[in-house]
Amino acid sequence: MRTLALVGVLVATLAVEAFCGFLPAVNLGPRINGPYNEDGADISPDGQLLIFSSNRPNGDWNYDLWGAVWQNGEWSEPFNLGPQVNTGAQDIAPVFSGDGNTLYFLSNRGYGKGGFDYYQSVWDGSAWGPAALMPGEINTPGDERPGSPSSDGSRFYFSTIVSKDSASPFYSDWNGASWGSPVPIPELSGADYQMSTAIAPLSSRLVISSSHPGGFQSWGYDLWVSTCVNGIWQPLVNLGPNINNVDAEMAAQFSAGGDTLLFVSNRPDGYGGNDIWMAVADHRTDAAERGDLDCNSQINIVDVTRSVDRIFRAAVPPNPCVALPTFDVADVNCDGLLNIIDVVTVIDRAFRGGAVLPACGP
Ligand SMILES: [Ca+2]
Ligand SMILES: [Ca+2]
Ligand SMILES: [Ca+2]
Ligand SMILES: [Ca+2]
Repeated sequence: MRTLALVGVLVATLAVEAFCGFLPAVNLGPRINGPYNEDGADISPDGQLLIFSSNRPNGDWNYDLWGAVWQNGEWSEPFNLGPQVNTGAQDIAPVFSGDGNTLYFLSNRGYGKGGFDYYQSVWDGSAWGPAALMPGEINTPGDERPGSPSSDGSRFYFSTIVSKDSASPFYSDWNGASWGSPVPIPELSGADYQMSTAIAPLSSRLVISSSHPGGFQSWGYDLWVSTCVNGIWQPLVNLGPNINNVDAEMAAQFSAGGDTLLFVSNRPDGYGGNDIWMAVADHRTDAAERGDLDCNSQINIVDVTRSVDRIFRAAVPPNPCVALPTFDVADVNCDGLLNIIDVVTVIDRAFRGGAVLPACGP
């Protein structure tokens, strides 16, 4: 028994430390962000559509969902998603289903279970259909807060305000016809405000916006990660200075490939109020989880070759006649360098179906 317990501790420690976090966050730029609040965003699995919430003019001044299309290497001018989706109430926290055909979002429009509830709109091939309450018992009389579905659509993780002193993560399971009653996650519940909960695709990690003690300010929000090991969610680990600072970091969402984190922050070097920021995952995580290196290692060509090999084997049929595609590589992590990390990021996105995001500079 003693030996088994020790092994469990070692595995848990390794799993947490093998998550190498994210490269420094960058602002999504003045076409998306402006002097009003941008308060949550997600990118469609094909990388072609960004949907975000904002209280900018030309909406109803009370938060609507807006879209922007990826074209010619940049996001288009944002457009309002219109009355099928938006109302005069607050419409916020958009997130795509794994197949991209359903848009989930929060609204306090008033005909749900109470406070903010989850609604959904289905893409009919040419437009988003009329929004309806998510079926089943997922919504509560309290305020639901931002969340996200698992890649296969079987489980939806989200936060709910449970008292004036706390908000906690819950999940709801899809039974084939409706969503089940919210189930608490005891390991992550408590006195903190866990104000948003997002599941990382292709992994067992939650990124949570929390007032957890030990962050970059004594009372506000940072983004934290918890990894599930043997069915137990491990203690929150702060995502560090590449993501967090003394301002509020909130409402994280992952791209479908899991390599890009979108989040909201009111830090002063944006365009005013809350802005949307993005950060690319540090790809040393893949090698660290295999035990090939740790998160402090310098990434080198051997590790990259192993990662590329693994990605190709996972994605390409075992047929030597299949021609492998070529990729245009740019400074996708916006660190001012064009190097092997950019190469791995681009290849990873292409094979995992993740979003193609703007490069920096010309
Ligand atoms: Ca609205
Ligand atoms: Ca509610
Ligand atoms: Ca913070
Ligand atoms: Ca703003």
